[in-house]
Amino acid sequence: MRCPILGGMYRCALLTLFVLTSQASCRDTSVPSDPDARIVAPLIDAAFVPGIDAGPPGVHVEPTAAGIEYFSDISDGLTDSALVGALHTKLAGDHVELSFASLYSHYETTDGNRDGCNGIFDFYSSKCWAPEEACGNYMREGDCFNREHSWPKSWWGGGTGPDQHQDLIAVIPADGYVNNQRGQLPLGEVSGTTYNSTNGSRIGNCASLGIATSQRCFEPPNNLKGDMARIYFYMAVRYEGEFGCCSELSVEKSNLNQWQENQLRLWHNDDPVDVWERERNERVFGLQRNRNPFVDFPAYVDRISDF
Ligand SMILES: [Ca+2]
Repeated sequence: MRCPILGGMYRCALLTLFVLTSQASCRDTSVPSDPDARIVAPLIDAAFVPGIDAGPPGVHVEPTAAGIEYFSDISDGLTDSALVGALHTKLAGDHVELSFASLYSHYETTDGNRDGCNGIFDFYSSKCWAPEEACGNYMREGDCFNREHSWPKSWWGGGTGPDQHQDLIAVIPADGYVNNQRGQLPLGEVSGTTYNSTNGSRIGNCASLGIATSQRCFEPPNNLKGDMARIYFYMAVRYEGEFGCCSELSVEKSNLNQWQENQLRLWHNDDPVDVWERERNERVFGLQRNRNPFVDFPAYVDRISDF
């Protein structure tokens, strides 16, 4: 193994011990050491061609039977605050709170073997990770991956206790270096790119409508823009009324600011739900026992006029 340049022998020995421990727990999926680590079988047809994303804008894949069943008690006629309220109650009630420490091992289930990657899929780079490549120190892209709060935790005040800190729907595997480059930047189109990651994630001046171009934004690659948008819609509904702060460029507590919401609605339409996103939702459900409603039923987005 490679030890961090900045670390001494003591740190290296500790890291070696950690890696050996995590290898043992990650690779033996038949007998999970973590009681939460219930492995679900992939649903994707073996004939599915990796790399394919989705059809035309606005055309989402059909929900799974499990998705239909899960949301079957959400009335068809609900809209706006009534729909938000019903979804919030369901998502907050029906779930298993996982430990933050367990997320690394869960990523092998939720993000393993996705989209041509035989290891753990990375949202911020093209790297396909082995479980033992969890961060760790990083000096450049490709060094290690970590647990990225796609909705930055500083936006709810940084607390590590509440559910949102370890919510597997929104805390995603991502290259540690790119994650650090993003920091707490809002999601938006960019111009004047100052960083371009290996999967096409970009950092630069914000170019979305309604936000000053002097601000800096983080733009996911096209095939993940919708995924990120639906994660944000999920967060706004799941944690509706639960955040004590903050006022940010993107959000006011759990509410999306208008420019951010407008941008995410465009991405939601342009990058519709594909089989891989649906697959992740299904695998997360196997562990956390709740689901992203906007992956199962993308039309819910249009029935909520204000997130
Ligand atoms: Ca997508």
